[in-house]
Amino acid sequence: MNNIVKQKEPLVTHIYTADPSAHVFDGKIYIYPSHDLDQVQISNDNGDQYNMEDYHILSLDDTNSPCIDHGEALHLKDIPWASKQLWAPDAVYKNGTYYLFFPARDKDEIFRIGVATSSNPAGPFKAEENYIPGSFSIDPAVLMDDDNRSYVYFGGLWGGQLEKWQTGTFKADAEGPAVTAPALGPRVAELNEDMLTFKESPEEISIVDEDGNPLLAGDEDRRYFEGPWVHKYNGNYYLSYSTGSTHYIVYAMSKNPKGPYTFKGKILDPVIGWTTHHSIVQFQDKWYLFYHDSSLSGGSDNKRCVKFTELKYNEDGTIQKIEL
Ligand code: FUB
Repeated sequence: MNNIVKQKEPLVTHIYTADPSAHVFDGKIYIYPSHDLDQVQISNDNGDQYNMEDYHILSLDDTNSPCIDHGEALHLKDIPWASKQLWAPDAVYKNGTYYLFFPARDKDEIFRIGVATSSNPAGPFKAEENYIPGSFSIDPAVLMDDDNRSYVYFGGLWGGQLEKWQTGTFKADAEGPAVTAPALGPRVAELNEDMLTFKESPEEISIVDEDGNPLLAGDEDRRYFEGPWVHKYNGNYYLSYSTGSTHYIVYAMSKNPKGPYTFKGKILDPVIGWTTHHSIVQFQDKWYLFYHDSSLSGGSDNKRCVKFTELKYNEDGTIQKIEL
């Protein structure tokens, strides 16, 4: 891993940022990242080093403009149900309101997903009193489909606690599946019209190989780990995600927003730092991959920086692997 030769420039260098979810609102690119604290932390598999307390929203007028930091948009102290760890967020617009979806640990240290609202894409955002009923784990990503139906994709292994929800209720000591068993998939739930509640219980998404067989838990180069993102291009749904322990961004395709998704390949090789996390967005006539690495801090896992680069498709709709 960590075999990047050329580095793109960080979008901002005055704060550490990670987990960029990019969207075009009002003709500009808005980026909803995590805000990494400038703290020395020992890394562990529970993710305790990611101890974030607030969100700052960034924007670009266009891809050559300076990046604007709009300041603190939401702080942990103003989220009644949350106790710590504001991890990777995402945002969506509907009927005059911007909805910020974000994970945090509740007072029992269980990761849940909350919503906060604003009339401005840059915030400030006001959090709902409680997390979304029936929500769990981390890394919400919202797709607003062409038919105006909205879906939240979420879930992460290890510190993200997805293993603990295999029975539908939280089991603190649950282990992941055996390496020869199907891997755990991300979850998806359609949102109600209010954008604040799930219309249904979350469903597990199946990711299969070219023969239609589920990816196995031991297939760490391809199986789902965390950081889901779903976008649509030429009528196909693309589910992209991090493979976690092998540090790739990979993708799978489907004709249905809930899958099953067929694995296609890699988008991005490992970057500097343990985590890799991305989003994919169209701006004007080009597509972009927003991602992070730990280059700004010289490699500290918990002090990352957000970057972007162009993403291209092949004629058959597959995505060209990015060489940075
Ligand atoms: O930023 C904290 C966590 O690290 C995110 O939720 C994961 O996707 C990983 O990037």
